[in-house]
Amino acid sequence: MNQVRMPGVLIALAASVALIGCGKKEEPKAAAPVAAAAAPAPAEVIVKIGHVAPLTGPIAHLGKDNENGARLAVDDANAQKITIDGKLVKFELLGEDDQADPKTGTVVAQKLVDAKVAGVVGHLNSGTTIPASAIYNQAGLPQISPSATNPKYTQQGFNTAFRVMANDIQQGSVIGTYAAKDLGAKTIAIIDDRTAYGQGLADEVEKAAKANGAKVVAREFTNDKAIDFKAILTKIKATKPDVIFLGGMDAVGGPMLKQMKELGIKAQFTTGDGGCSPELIKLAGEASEGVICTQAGLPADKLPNGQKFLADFTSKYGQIQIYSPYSYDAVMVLVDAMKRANSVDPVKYLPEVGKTSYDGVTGKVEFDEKGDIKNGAITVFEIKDGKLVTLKSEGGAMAAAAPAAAPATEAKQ
Ligand code: ABU
Repeated sequence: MNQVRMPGVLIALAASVALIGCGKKEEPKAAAPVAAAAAPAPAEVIVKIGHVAPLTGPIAHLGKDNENGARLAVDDANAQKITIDGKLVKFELLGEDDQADPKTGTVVAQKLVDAKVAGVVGHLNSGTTIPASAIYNQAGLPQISPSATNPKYTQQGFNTAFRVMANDIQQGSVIGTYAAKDLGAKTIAIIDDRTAYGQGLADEVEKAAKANGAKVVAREFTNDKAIDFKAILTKIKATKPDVIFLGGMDAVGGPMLKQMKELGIKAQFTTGDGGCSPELIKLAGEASEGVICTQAGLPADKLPNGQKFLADFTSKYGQIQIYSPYSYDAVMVLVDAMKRANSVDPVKYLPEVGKTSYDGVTGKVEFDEKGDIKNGAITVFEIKDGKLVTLKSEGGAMAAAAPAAAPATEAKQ
């Protein structure tokens, strides 16, 4: 579908604001007498990159994972001593907590606009990313979500909205088809958490399961803060489904799995990327064995640049949850666009974001006309012996393999 991606109404006004996203320029330090003959150091410019995710509440562990991925990218970009328009750029990450709440999401989005960030990586949730995207669009600020998978985010015609992973049309199709064909489910019960992500993905799974011959025998819902699911699970048990699908996050999936076990429900549990995490295994313990879940991307350990990212991230921050490789790439895509535009001004570098062709730690990043990643991949996992084990991947474009002897910073660019 060809869709016109409209700039925000303020973008034209913002054209005159040359320093948006830039901090105070520092004058070159006066040279010491002994170094008088040396070339002066380039002036330094500070470029703020906003990051938003829930840093408190039930999925704070995912928000921190996202923020740490972005922080590692900022550190790596700064280590490269990047010069743009003759100035040495120092990137700074401005992290905000949206509590996974749509209203708070818009408040912190405006805070980042007022702080004159040059671009935003976030938000984590579709339910916050979508309303916040209107604010970034009005300000003409590039926004890249590393994890929001609801298709509506990039269907609004905003030329500022991008995502670096496959969306839930693709993910729902893979899960629904997998349930009906690979698992041979004749009947499926579907639960969602009434968030933009959970409900949207559940709808796509329902479509695909039905299209492949499975019957939906129950459709129940909860909310993203709930911890007691016995009432809906008891209703579902009576329908004797072959498969249960949850459209929700790991904080809901963990206790739900435990309660399924307590109620003696034997149905195969499936869920999407929001529940496909080490945290789910930690929360559910043994009840997570055999869970089938998907992630919207290729497994990082199978990607040419993924191994180094995994090593760097785990040595600095510990275990990866789900999306930190994507927030790392999202920052690097903004930096790469600034380099190609030779400008840190969003008005000037925004068009370059759309033209991205970047070999990231999550694979090749290129965007279609809506801002969705081209060749998005979905990977199906099974939890075996307390670990996420890859079953299969569909779609996706690999990044070019990094040269074996390349210095660390070059390998990522
Ligand atoms: N993609 C699942 C988690 C984030 C979201 O889309 O709400």
